[in-house]
Amino acid sequence: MSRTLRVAAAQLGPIHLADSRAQVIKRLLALLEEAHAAGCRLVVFPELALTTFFPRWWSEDQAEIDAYFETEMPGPETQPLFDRAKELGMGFYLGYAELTEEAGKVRHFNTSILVAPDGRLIGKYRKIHLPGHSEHLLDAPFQHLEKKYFEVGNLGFPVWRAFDGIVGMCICNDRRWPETFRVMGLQGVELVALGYNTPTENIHHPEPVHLRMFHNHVTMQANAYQNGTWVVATAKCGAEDGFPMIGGSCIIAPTGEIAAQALTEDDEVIAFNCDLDLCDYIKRTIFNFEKNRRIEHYGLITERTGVVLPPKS
Ligand code: ING
Repeated sequence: MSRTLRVAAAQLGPIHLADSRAQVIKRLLALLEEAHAAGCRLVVFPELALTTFFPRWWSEDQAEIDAYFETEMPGPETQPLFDRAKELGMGFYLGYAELTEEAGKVRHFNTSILVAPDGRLIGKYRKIHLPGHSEHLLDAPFQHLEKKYFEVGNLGFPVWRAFDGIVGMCICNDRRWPETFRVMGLQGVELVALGYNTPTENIHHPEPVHLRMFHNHVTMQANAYQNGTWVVATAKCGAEDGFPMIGGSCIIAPTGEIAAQALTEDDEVIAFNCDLDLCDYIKRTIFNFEKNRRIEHYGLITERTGVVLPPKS
């Protein structure tokens, strides 16, 4: 009997500055109901799913910045999502801005949690690859201040036995780095849940718009195949206060094929029956790590951070 897990990517359309958390929770609850009606047991919501993508805005007022963060999860405003999911017997991945205190220090992370169908917190992940910049780019059409507003995650890339399989998490820019998936692949991951907020325009270098979606999918398809894992990737998308972000939420098989993809840039549920046993032949043959990896030749990957060019002859 194969281990089939019916999973939903619950894509969110724009969340504007003026939208309240209560309004967003209402949308998340509607997506949860739709995923339940579609027979799903796990729902993947986007990165920073409770607010607008606030790293696009420059601020030096810490109170203003902290207002985008959650100091408890669940808190009074998010509790209804946890309660309804438990009633429906559904687990979920939720991305949010986490404000916490560790060793007497206030910490700010771009975080995701994995919640079990019985409401138990299975695990937490804090975004490690923070893109963008920390300075105010005065000439840019918008900012991308994740390096200013968040700290680098301190929980590594763990996986958990959950939903009858091995599940891991990452967040947005993490999906562009093969190391993210390989570390989880070396722990046997069978399904990686991730959310993303990806601006349509590249403020760092002019490039054709179609490349945004191409890079979004190619990187996840490759990493799914190279680690024999399902990838469920959910966008928050559409134009937030006029700033467009790409959709393209998708469910990718361990073969690297896109099994389901969102059609809109609005609230939308896509679902697929993920056969977790499909991971097996990829992990056992072409990407049998034990048999085929040669770590004695990979030293630079962890010894060296940036590029060192060969000497000029
Ligand atoms: N967003 C973008 C992402 O990695 C980005 C930032 C876009 C970086 C395109 C490089 C190229 O999808 C977040 N939130 O990481």
